[in-house]
Amino acid sequence: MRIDALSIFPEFFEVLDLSLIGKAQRDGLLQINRVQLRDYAFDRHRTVDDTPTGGGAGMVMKPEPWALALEDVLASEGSAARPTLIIPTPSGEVFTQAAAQELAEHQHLVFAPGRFEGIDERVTDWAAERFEVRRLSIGDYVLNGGEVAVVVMVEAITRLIPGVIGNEESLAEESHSDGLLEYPVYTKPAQWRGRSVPEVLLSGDHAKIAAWRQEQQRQRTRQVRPDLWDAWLENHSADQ
Ligand code: 6GU
Repeated sequence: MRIDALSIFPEFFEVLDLSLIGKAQRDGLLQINRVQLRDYAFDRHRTVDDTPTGGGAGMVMKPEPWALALEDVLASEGSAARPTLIIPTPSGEVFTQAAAQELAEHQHLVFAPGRFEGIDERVTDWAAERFEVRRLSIGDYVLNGGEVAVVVMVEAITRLIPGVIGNEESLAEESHSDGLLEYPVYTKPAQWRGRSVPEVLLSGDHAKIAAWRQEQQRQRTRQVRPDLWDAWLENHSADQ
């Protein structure tokens, strides 16, 4: 997979050189290009923002640097395929595990996070003629810019690429992969500061352990995420 991440603060993306995603890049499974948006602003101050038309607080990102930077990405695109352009924004659709799974199958993702009050809306319309555009939010809260959201999305997406994480079975068992939250986990010692590991986990009875874990997943999901619990019940009503 190829990823281009554009920003006036491309240093935010340096954390993607660490750990498993850094290794995936060194192994050739993944290529992440960081692009400095200011390299596409040509006035003396390399200006990327301007006042909002119609008035209001804050500043808006000018369209031209984005268009020039995105045209450069397209010019370096080998295949004739339309890359996917992800515009992180709190006014987008919510990014979920299902979205991560879908995006993990794409060949080329381009991330265009805005700062300030966002990017001139015409960039989205212009880009839609050249890219498959997705406006995505990572949750119902506001960040100072989309860069941290890019890091979140890139991590969630790229760990699903075969070979990126060593232990692929762990993908199937984790929270959100089956619509329920993860069960609680324990390790040794069996007794620790007066607290014991649940007896069933020491029983060696794999069927019993699986049933206990599934019940823990249900209880935890029902208590902390009633929204996910209702959706899970809906999806599993035919099984019961
Ligand atoms: Cl993608 N960007 C910003 N600025 N804030 C957010 C967000 C994105 N997702 C949630 N909050």
